[in-house]
Amino acid sequence: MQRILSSWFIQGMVKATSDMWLKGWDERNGGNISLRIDAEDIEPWRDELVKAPRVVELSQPARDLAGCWFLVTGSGKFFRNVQFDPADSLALLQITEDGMAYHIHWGLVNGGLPTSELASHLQSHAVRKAVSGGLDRVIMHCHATNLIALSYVLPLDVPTFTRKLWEGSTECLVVFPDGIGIVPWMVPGTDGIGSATAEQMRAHSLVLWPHHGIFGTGPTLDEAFGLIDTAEKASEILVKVYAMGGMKQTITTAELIALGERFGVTPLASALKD
Ligand code: 2HA
Ligand code: ZN
Repeated sequence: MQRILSSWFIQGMVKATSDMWLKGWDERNGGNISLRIDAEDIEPWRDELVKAPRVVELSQPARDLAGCWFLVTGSGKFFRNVQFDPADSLALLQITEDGMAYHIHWGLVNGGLPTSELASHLQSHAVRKAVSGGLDRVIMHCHATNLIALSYVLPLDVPTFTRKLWEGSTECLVVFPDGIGIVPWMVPGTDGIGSATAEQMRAHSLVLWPHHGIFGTGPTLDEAFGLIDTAEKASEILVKVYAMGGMKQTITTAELIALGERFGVTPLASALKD
C-alpha cells in the first residue's frame, strides 16, 4: 500500500467526502472539493508520484495559481466511494509555471479527469488566496438539501438570503458575517459560472447556486465543512419554520448588531437593514 494514503491531505479528503456523503449532501457524483497544498507537504511523498505525469490543458489560464498543488475530487466519482479507493477518486495536480495546464501527479489510477467544476474551483482559489492573504485553501461544493430548498422560496438577493440565514440560527452571523453570495441559475461546469462564482467569492465565503447547491471556502477542510454545515443547519430550521406557517418572532436587527459586537465581527451592512 502506498504511504501517501496516510498523508494528512488524503486522510482529510477521505473524511470530508465521507462526512458529506453521510450528511446527504452528495448523492451519486454530486459535489466536488479542492484543497491547495504547499509544495513542502508534497516532498515526503515524491517517490510515490507518477513518473510521467499526464498533462491536461486548462480551458482558461490560471496564472495566479502557477506552480500551485491541489488535491481535487475526480469528475464522475461518488463521494461515498472515496473512502474505499482514494487513488481511484482523487487527483493530485500541479498547475504549470505558465498557468496554462496542469500535471496529474497522483490518483485517478483508472483514468478520468478532475472535477467538472475545476473552472469554478480554480477561479475561486485565485480570488480567495488573494483576499485572505493566502489563508484560504479549500473550495467545497455540494448539494446541501435545505439550502437548495430555500432557493425556491426566498428572494435570490444577497441581503435578504443572508438575513434569513442569520435569523435561522444565532451562530450564523458569527460564522459567516460576510453573508452568502448568490449567482443566477447558470449551466454548471462552465467557465462562465466559474467567473460568476469567483466574483461573489471576493466578498463572501459562501456562494449559493440556486436550485443546485452551495460553494464554501476556508483555510481547512474542517472549516469549509463547518461553514456549509452551519448554513445548512439554519436552512433546515428555516424550511421547518416556513412549513409551520412562517416566523411569528425572530432575532431583531438590534440583537444581530449586539451579536456582531460581542463576537468582534463586522456583519454585511446590507443585511442589517430593518
Ligand atoms: O460533480 O456537483 O456541479 C457534480 C456536480 C456538478
Ligand atoms: Zn453540483
